[in-house]
Amino acid sequence: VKTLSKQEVKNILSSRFTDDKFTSLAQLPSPFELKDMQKGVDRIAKAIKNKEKILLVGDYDVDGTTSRVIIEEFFEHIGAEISSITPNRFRDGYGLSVSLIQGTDAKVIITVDNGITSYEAGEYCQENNIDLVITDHHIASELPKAYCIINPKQPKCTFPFAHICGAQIAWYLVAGLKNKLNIDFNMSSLLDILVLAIVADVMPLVSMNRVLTQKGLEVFATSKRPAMLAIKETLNRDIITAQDIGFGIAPKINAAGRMEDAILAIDFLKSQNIEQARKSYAYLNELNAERKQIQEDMFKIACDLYEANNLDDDVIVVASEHFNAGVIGIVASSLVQKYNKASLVGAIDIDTGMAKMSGRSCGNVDLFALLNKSCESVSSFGGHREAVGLNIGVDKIDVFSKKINAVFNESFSYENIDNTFGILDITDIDYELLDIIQSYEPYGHQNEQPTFLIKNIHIISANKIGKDKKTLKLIIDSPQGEIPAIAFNYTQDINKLEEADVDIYASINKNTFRGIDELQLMVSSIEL
Ligand SMILES: [Mn+2]
Repeated sequence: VKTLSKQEVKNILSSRFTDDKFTSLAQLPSPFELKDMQKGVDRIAKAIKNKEKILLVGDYDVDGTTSRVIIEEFFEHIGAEISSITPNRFRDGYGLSVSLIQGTDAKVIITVDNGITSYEAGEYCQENNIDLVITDHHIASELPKAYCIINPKQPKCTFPFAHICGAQIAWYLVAGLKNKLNIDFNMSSLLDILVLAIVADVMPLVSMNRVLTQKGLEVFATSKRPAMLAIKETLNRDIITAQDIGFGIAPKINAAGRMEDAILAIDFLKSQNIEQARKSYAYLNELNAERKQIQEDMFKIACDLYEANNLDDDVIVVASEHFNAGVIGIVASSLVQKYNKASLVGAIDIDTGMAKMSGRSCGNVDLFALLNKSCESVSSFGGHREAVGLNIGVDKIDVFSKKINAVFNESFSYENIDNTFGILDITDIDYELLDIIQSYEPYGHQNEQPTFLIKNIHIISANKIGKDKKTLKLIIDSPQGEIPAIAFNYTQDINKLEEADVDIYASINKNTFRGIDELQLMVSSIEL
């Protein structure tokens, strides 16, 4: 880690985008560059024309719910019928399944943000003369039977940028249909919905995703959609950031599917008036608060289970019948943060004798590869480098835990990744630097907001603020005057901070209060 000048900060940030091929909406690849897009669009257009029944199957997270809203909005625009199902996480489980569509009179089924592993449903559709149009962005080693598959991650798809989310493929399907049907429809009008998915599904914010996120945030700022108005009202501003989506909005939309049913999120996004949107958003907020409480309780149990039994394990595997299957992924993330180890958390269903597990990786470890080598006792699994999901018999969990740890010991290890962008001199922290940093927004996955090490700074005052007194507010001395700094979830003693000289890790942010922009440091750690 070296000391950077402002110019060097600018150069490094700008170098992140030198390979970007798509830097404006006009440059985006055509929908028909996706393999089978033409085939899918032709079939759906024919169904619309012949008034054949079309059924849409989505998913319960932000990506899946926004995908459905995008497709439905287009169908409403053209006055065509489509019926939709979003599976319930607890009752139906993930993705298109036979039980979800058994007895349907649909002639065409479209999946969004799922379907690429729906082998049995694929068979069922074929046997029942239903044309299955799969649109998905997940990976599968073997493809299901289908009328056509639109997925940039499948073999032989030459779409130039594969890291797009389910809602982006749904958006592209709409673009393809609009083209095929020769209909006037403003694709930008859906970008306020789409941006939620790109950020919530943690897509890399480079290349075409960067363009769509930037435009999406712009559309959001002026959006008159009641749901967006309610969100902006809650935040008390019109300009929202990718961070607002990732940390504030997405968890609320996800809370619907995690706690009750994703239809609540869909109804919110499709609210017809502001009163309904406000009420709906307030309820999602309530569910999210409940989710947080459950998550805290589960985290405590998970820590106890791990510390009591398997503290030496390199890979954490814990399961309990008291765990909510909708929250296990987030608890796994918390374990990774606390112990710096890859973690798998399982919700046991006593009736079936099965556990649903969700895992999160740590550092450089490829969790999917690790699971692939230790999966003998696992009934089914899927996922990618950073996150996995699996089903396992309760009686097999111990064996699995030993196996995955043995495999890890043999051929995996954790490498510490230092994410510090560089060292900054306190004299360089000013509005010019803030301007440089802001010009490379939106920050997120693969365009991480730079965190700097700022050495030997003097703290003038330290206070705990906020409702629960968990936020630390510092005033820092600088040649340019005093700089405020904020640290969230600061649980340590603040007495030592007052008048202390410390090193801090922080990002350079802006705090807008009553229309006035103020430079503010967002502190991630303090070293006394
Ligand atoms: Mn997705």
